[in-house]
Amino acid sequence: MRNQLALIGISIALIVTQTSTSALGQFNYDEAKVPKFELPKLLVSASGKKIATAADWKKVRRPEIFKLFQDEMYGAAPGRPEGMTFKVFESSDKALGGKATRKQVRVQFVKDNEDAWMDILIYTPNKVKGAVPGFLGLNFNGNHSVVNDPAIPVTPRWVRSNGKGVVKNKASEAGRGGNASRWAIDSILDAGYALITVYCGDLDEDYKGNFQNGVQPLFYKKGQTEPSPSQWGTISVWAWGLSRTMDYLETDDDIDHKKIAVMGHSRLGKTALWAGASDERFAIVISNNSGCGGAALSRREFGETVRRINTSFPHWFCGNFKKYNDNVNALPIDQHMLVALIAPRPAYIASAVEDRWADPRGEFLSAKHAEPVYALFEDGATGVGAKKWPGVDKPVSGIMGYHIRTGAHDVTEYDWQQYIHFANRHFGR
Ligand code: GTR
Repeated sequence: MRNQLALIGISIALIVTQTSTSALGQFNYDEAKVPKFELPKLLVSASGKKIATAADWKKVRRPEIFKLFQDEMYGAAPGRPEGMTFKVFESSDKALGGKATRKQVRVQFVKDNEDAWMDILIYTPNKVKGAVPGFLGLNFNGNHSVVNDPAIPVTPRWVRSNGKGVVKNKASEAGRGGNASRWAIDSILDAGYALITVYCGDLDEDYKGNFQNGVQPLFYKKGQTEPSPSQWGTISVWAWGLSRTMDYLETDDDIDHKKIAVMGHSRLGKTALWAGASDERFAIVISNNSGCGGAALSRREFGETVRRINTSFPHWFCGNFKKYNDNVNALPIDQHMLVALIAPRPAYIASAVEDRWADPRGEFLSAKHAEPVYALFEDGATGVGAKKWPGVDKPVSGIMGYHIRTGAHDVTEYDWQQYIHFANRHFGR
């Protein structure tokens, strides 16, 4: 009897974890319940023309798809502001026990507004002479959280304290080095790369219902109080900040700006993908556990859905994206098309087994369905390097790369080992 009860308990628990109504709302973790869907066609233009060459992709189809992502999902961002300035406010060639040179750069976005800035933190390896390639990524909690280094000022901005209701907190000394496990700085420097990072909150603090913080107001027209339905949401603002960082890197002789891999985790992985799609100066694009609104196919509705993300984080995407909350199939795009916008540049997509919320299989499928675009650029292109979703801890790669790692939603040393290896291969190192 007791055994039977235990069995019933286990089966109920299984059902609950497959399809669940909880604080997160209704969501599906059962592959059998993924709806049947048809992806929008990558290689047929809006006017019905078949796209069969790289030239037609670049001239006709890519701009069409880019505009759809811009107007319907992430929102349009302005270009480089006039009068933007860069100032190295701190540097030392004796950082991290003499292993690295640290440089901190204040970017002031517009003239006469000293409150509108972001700080770039850069470490370059001392053992390498000349310009080095680099990994660039936004961080979640302030530059001081990335490395335990007392020379980095604690950000004066707000940071999210957790994802469970408490949405903001002032950063403090206690957070110094708090996210260091996500940045593998020793491996990055040892492999001869720079690590370049910016706090996403310098661009837009991550909480809903306030369109006055962040950089958007700098660009409002007279009388405007929030972005229009097709103008930038927070992810697009963050991606804009990555482009402004690239503007600086182009001026820094210590950095090989033609060899920058833009990388991001989770919401910042969504951001890295959109940055890579919007700005072709990024040579490699890496999405770590980016999930819904990142690499995962929206139409699978596995884990986090469009409705769910637009409800929890209405500020991340533009107003127009809300139109698809109850009708994801009406979206003229899906996320394989975002990966395709990165072609022919290498893209790497990583999942984690326990991170079902991000739909690992859907993340892999985006790369897979982007392959036909890569093939336009190179006959017999290797795509993601696997016919089927690979096993756990079995990285695959061609022009794109993918792995699903043991463990939870996070960035680990293992993930970085794959990114370094991938970058080495593509940068011919
Ligand atoms: C979750 C969100 C995901 C992901 C994640 C993160 O709450 O649902 O889309 O972005 O946050 O950024 O850590």
